[in-house]
Amino acid sequence: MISGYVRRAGLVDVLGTYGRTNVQGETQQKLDVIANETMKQAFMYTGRVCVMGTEEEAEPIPIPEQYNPGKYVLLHDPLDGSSNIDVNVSIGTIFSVYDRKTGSGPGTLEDCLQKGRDQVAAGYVIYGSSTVLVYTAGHGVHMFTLDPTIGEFRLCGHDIKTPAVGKYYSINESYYQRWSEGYRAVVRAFKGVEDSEHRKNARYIGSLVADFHRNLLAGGVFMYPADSKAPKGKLRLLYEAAPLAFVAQQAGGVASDGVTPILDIQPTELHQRTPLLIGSREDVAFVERTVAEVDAVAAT
Ligand code: P6P
Repeated sequence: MISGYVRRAGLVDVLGTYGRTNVQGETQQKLDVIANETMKQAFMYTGRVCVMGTEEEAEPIPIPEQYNPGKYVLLHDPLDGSSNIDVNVSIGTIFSVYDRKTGSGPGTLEDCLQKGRDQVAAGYVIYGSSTVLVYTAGHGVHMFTLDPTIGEFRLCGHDIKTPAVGKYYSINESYYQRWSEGYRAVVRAFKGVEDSEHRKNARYIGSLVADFHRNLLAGGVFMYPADSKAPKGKLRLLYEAAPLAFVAQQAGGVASDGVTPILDIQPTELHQRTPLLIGSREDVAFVERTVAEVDAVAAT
């Protein structure tokens, strides 16, 4: 349904802004709002979900008694990267699923604030050159492509594993002046400034799902560190970092905030931000090691 709107964005009146800002203070694109409403309608009446948390709304959305609240918690970013919609850059929906913690009835914020390691499923849909669903339920990562001729998702990747060392590094280099010395050293190494041992190709789309998906398949490391302007990073823990961290882990990759595994972070707020370092396990380890070493020296 969301793919249908995205693919017609230039033809129906869904481009441009909705004239409001969301809880993040970000200008809502019309497609953001449509995607959020689509996700809510799709899961409100299934009897499978007791509460939803969405990037687009400040508070959790409990499923009312009359709709038979179910045993799962659904957290989602209905359309991530939406600033790219009007310029036809790939965007995506990210989702994260937990078992409820409360007993019965409409779910609560407590049900939403669970560690990523307790997810029972997670994944994303990327609206790119094709519409691709990638998910894990804790038994490997599997990929499906929407076949528009039959309206079905068809398996195109079973038990995907991400390379231990990747081809790409992804970071917004316009923030160079805000980074710690450690991240500056990492990027210089990836550029091959001193030597070519860690040299990689730079790829940064500015759409998390697209950057993550490319690195998942080809290997690579995505970095959105904390910096002088974003001391907690920009990306959201519950419906961006944690679901992608679960997918990365199941594909043999890893994700941290630079120090702590993303999956071990105990959330305290629905929309809390986190620095994010995610992708090929040896690349992530190199970044963590280099940043720790260089920033320790810089601190003395
Ligand atoms: P920056 C898109 O707005 C988004 O939330 C992610 O999809 C993307 O990775 C990031 O922000 C890009 O942020 O600061 O590099 O423009």
